[in-house]
Amino acid sequence: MMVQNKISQSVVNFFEIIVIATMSSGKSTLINSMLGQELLHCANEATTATITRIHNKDKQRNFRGSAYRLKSNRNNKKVRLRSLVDYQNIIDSNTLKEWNADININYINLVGNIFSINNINGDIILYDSPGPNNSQDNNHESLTFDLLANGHYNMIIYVLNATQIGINDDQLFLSQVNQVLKTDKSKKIIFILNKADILDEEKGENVEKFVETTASYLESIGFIKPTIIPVSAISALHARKALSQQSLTRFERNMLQQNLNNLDNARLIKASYNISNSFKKISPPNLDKQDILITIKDGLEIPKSKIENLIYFSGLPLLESIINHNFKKFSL
Ligand SMILES: Nc1nc2c(ncn2[C@@H]2O[C@H](COP(=O)(O)OP(=O)(O)OP(=O)(O)O)[C@@H](O)[C@H]2O)c(=O)[nH]1
Ligand SMILES: [Mg+2]
Repeated sequence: MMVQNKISQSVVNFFEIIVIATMSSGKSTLINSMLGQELLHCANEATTATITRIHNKDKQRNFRGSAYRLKSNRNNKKVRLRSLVDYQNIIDSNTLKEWNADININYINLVGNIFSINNINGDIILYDSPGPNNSQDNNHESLTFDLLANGHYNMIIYVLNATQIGINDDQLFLSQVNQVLKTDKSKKIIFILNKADILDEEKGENVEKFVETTASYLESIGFIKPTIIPVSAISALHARKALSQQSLTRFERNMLQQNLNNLDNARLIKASYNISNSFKKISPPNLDKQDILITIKDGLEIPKSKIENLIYFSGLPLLESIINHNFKKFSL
C-alpha cells in the first residue's frame, strides 16, 4: 500500500505557482525572465488574455504548446470543459502572440524547460494570468478569479508595480487575495515589488523606504509579515538574453546599459523584507575570475561578469532560490 502511494504521488507531485496582479505590473515579463527568453507576450497596454500554464520539464529542448477553449459546465460552474483549438510541437513567441489574441482561446498549456528552476521529486508549474482590472474585457477578471479561487496551487507570486503602489484596483484585488488565503493557510504568498529600476534614488525614491511603505500598505489590507522582494524583471530578462546571445532591440540595449550603470550594487537584495539572511547570502559571481567579453552587437562588448552581476542585483535570483527552497521542502 505504502509503495503504491509513493508511486502515485511521484506521478502527480506538482508544485504549482500562480503569478497574479493588476494589469501591466510585469507578470509576463517576470515569467519570461525566469524562462530566460521572451516567450510570453508583454507590452505596455493590457496584454495577457489567457491563463497560461507552464510546466517545467528540465531536459526538454523546446516548448510544446496546446491552446484550449475553456467553458464552464452549465450545471456546475466550477467544472470547466476544455476543447483543444490548436497544438504546436515547437512553440514560438509569434504563435503565442496569435493565440493570446484569438478570442476562441483562453487557456494555453506550455511544456518545456524553465531555465532557472529544477524539478526534484515532482514538477514545478507556473501560471501566467491576465490582470483582472481590464475594463474592456470582463473575461479576464473571471479567468483570473477562477484560478485564484479554484486553482490547486501551492504558492502565489503577487507582482506589485513599484511605480503605482496603493492604486485602488490593486487594493481591491489584494483584499480578494487575502480572503482566499484566509480559507487555505497552506498557501504561501510572495510579493514582488517590480520595476524597482525606475525608482530614482537621488529624488528620494529610496528602495528601503518603498519596501517599508509597501509592507505597511499590505499589512493594512490584512497580510501578516509579508515577504517582499524588490525586483527589476526587465533587467534580468535583458541580461539573460544577452548572456545566451539572443538579439536585443536598440531600446533593450539602451535599457540594459542603463541598468548596468544604475543597478550596480546589492541594494534591492538588502532591501528585501521578511526574508532570512541565509537566502540573501547567494553571492554575486566572482569578479576575480578570467573575464570574457559578450558581444551585444557590432561595436558593443560588455564583460560577462558585469552582466552576471546585473542578474544577481536584479533581485530575481533571490525569488528563484526561495521558490526552489519551498519546492524542496514540499517534495521531501
Ligand atoms: N522599467 C521596467 N519595466 C518593466 C519591468 N517589468 C515589466 N516592465 C514593462 O511593463 C510593461 C508591462 O509588462 P507585462 O509583463 O506585459 O505586464 P503584465 O502584468 O503581464 O500585464 P497584463 O498581462 O496586461 O496584465 C511592459 O512594457 C514591460 O516592458 C521592469 O522590471 N522594469
Ligand atoms: Mg501579461
